[in-house]
Amino acid sequence: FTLGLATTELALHAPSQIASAIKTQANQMGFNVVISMVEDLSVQACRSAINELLAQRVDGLLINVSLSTEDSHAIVQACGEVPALFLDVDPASEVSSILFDPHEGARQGVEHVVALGHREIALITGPLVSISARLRYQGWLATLAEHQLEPCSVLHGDWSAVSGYQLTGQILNLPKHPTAILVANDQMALGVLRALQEYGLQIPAQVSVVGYDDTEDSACYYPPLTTIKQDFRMLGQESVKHLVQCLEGRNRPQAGSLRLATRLVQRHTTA
Ligand code: IPT
Repeated sequence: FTLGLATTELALHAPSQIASAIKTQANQMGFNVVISMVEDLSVQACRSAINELLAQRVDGLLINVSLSTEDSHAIVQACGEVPALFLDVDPASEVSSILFDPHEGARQGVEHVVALGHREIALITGPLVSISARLRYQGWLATLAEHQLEPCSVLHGDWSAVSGYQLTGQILNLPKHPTAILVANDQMALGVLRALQEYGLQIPAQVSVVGYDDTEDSACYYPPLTTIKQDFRMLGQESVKHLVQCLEGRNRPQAGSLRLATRLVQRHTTA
């Protein structure tokens, strides 16, 4: 079989590690992967990437592009007989998907800082065009509300380290500083750590930081980052195996999502 992967921006750490994991698993099973990168978040760009893959006669598709439920349905239609497995859609949507549970991941971050006694908690979300960014944000708010808490500030980034850096500058300009910052991905957290340290704040003594992803290098950030792990190796393995099972006719592409667990990895940015 030849598998097609339509992926969002590979300059981002998480999608590149997911693509790598998919490629490794497919190679081990003796399959080829053709990759098409979607350069902007429009559904048109995603569709043309998928058409490019279909034109190369891929047997099945993995789609790691953030899509609304409506758009994912339209793409399934456009794929016809070729099965498509989605990696970044709403878990409630009916298309076939493999997803880390965004509510669970968000909850783990909030529960961790609340258990450490934090009450002044700032949030840095991903870009709100992304369904995963929105669901993590909702999960944070819902779990904070269970503790009768509201975030002391909320800022919206774009997944990049530089956005984390700049937004932290804005947070530190506000009259009240947070004692903990929950960040929607490790890459933005990288910029957050730099901004806090440039400002002369001690991590974690004065401000705690929690990331999200646990990418390959997060243990080497300074200080080593406490984060919510999404096991991208496992995602690569499970998604390729699942798609191949569909292709071999052992499984019909099932509607609905296979949920992968996230877990807290505690390092040295929280206290
Ligand atoms: C998601 C990452 O958590 C985030 O860091 C960012 O890279 C984003 O991808 C890009 O789309 S993981 C995805 C499978 C929801």
